[in-house]
Amino acid sequence: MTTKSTKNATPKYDITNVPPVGATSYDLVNGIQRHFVRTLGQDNRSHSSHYNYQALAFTIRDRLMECWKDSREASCEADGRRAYYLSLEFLMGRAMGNAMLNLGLDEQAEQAMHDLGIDLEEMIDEEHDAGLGNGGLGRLAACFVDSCATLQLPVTGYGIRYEYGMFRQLIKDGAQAEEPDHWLRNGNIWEIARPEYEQRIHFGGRTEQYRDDAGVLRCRWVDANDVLAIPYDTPIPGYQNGTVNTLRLWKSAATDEFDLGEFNAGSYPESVASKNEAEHISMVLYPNDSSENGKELRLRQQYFLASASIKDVIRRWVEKNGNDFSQFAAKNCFQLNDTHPTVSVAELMRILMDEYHLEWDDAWEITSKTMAYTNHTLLPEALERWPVYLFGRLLPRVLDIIYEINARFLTEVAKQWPGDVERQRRMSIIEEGDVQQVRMAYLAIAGSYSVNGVAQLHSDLLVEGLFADFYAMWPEKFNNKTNGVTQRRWMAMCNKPMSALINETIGEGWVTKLSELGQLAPYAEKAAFRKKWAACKRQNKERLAEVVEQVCGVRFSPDAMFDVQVKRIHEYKRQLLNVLHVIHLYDRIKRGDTANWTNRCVLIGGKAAPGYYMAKQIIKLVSNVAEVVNNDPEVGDKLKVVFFPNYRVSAMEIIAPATDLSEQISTAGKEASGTGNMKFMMNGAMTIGTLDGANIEIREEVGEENFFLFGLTAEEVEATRGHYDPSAIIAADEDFKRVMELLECGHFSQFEPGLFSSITHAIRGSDDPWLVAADFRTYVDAQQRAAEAYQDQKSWLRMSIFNTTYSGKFSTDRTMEDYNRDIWKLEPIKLK
Ligand code: 26Q
Repeated sequence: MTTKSTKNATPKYDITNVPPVGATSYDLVNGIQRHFVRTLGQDNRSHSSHYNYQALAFTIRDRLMECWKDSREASCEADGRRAYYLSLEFLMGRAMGNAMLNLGLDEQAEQAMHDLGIDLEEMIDEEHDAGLGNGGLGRLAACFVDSCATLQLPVTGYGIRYEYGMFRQLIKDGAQAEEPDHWLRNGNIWEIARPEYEQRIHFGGRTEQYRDDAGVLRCRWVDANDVLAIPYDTPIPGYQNGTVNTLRLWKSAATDEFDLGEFNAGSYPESVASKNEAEHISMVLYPNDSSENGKELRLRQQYFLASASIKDVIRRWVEKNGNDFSQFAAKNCFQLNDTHPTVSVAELMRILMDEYHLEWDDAWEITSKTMAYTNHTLLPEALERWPVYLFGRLLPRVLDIIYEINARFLTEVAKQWPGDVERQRRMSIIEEGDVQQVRMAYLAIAGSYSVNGVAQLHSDLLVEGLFADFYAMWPEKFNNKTNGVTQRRWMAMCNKPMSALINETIGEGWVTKLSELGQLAPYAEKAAFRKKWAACKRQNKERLAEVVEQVCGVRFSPDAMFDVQVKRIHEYKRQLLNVLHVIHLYDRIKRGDTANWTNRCVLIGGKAAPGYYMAKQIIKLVSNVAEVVNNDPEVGDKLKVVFFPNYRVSAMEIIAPATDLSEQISTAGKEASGTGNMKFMMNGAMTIGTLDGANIEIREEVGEENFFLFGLTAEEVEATRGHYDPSAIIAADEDFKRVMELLECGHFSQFEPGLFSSITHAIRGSDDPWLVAADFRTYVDAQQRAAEAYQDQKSWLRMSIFNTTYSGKFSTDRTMEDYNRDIWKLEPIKLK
């Protein structure tokens, strides 16, 4: 460590007298010019978008820094209870537009850039997305920290500073190819390294017992290979409230004494090269959004995050409280974003016992009152499990502790259900079998005082199914926290036309109190308001159409209905069902069945895990269908289809405001919540969806007359298993039969017959877990209702307005208030 902490030193200069930075457009112009010349070392010949962006970003950052310092001081002074959001993913997207909005600098920045003759939109586009997440779970973490800052809750996000984020998706000949996302290449203005807070993380080695000075028998972890964790802090501004919270991301680095053995043997280059292993830990985000079992590097990442973050919290604790941990649980809470950081449970136990010499019972009392776990999946195959041998090799001391947690836990089970050996086997944190496995979800439940699902249906199904045994044991731990999204990014920032219209109609309160959108209800009945609403939607559709033309070479007419499905590609999300409908529309056009036709532009986007064969096949199918449909002159404007490449946060910022129809069509009981559904709703899209995840709550809020419902319920899905006969369903449905014939005769794979046979076989399989065929008919009918509804623009606009009007529940401000009321119990920290 090179930078020594100076917390007790007398300040050499007084930072309270640093002159404040102004907030006028004139101040911004000055800042930009100063950074351009002095920070970036540029001159008049070197004006490029890149440097202009950087100069503006530094100027905005200056304005964050002061509030950040004040927030840290206020939080330190308050010395109240705090929460830490532990997540392997934070899908932040771009920072600049959000910072400008939350600092209240939007108009001044626009004026400043105008004065400088620079296009602000172009500058904003220069910023690379921080894509440190796969999808829903990672973006949820980003929305959570935004809302916590706005609510002034003392919550710190802890994650990993991946050198490479989510891969960039290229579409070559209709198929996905992956390219590494070196998002830090041009530097990252939004992070500040804090090497003074580095931590040492142990891997490998072995455990041994020893007697301490008092003669007490203790355990320690010896001969470990240490890795350094270096924190990089990103400011998280609240909405115009002076609060700036912190997202702390860890980068791994080798220690200086790394592989001294080899070094002493004289092989200096080899020794330095072997630093790689340490530096690899934070190199790349795993691009799977359902668990990938058994990858050692992934387990290293998980422990690296858990250990560094807990040590960081304990460092601050000990600085203030010494070795007295009696109030630790009263003052600290870790929220585990799925099981990914769950090794934290054992790591906190280890630190309390091995490093601070607490007894087991005291350490357990603290740990199990400090941890809280959020589950994000209903798919049993996605529950995380790790081979015991891997754990033992990488984290021997941690495995010992997990065994002990399990032994004591199973004793409790045996007490409550004497003689029920089968129950003990089912509930054991260690799964027996050829290869013993650690069941991370069970460890998380045993070690937490709160366990929550992310939508009401999901939480209900968890306690009825996957976690039923644990619910029987600890019903009081289980609760629901329905997800949300931040309306700052997902309306105020990305949909300026609609935001301006709402502001002039009901004021700006909705930006921090989304339920105020309810005041829009009477305006849905006013023709003048509807006309303005339509103009906003149109402007947004024109913007998306330009982007689609640019990246896909296909012209979307803003007069058509924009029908959108963007999310990770997964069989359970049923992009396939969407494609079947598209083929059906194409077939209707070819048959001339086009009376009262509604023109449609279908956009499908999303990344497939690189090793997920079926997901990649689905992308290829969408591309091939698009190719045929878009180039058939008989089809013309009636139907356009694109696969939108490299779907990401900044793409959604353009897509959501332009969408008319939001596709939320997962097999009921499989999508834990969904959050894209909420972004679309807020931006005035109608949903076509199943009774799954948060769709149910969306429909409850907006009313069934404003939602296109179809498909089996979760209960019906379960009841269908065992007697499902898709081929019979297809044979009995003329439309479906024709769609399958087009697929099976190679109409969309002219040069590669049989290309899509895995897909057609999956649809026809009686073991298709996603029941695509079962929902085809009701889906097509719901689509027809949507198409007809779109023709009555007056009524469609009313429904669109109602979707925004009744989206108040789906703000993460509400979600965070729920977490805080039931789980965290933090006092907001008011500033000034
Ligand atoms: C685990 C182990 C090894 C490698 C990867 C993983 C892994 C990574 C990411 C497993 C799962 C994920 C992501 C899951 C996810 O995004 N789930 C979604 O979470 C959203 C927020 O709660 C919900 O809205 C979605 O329904 C849910 O699918």
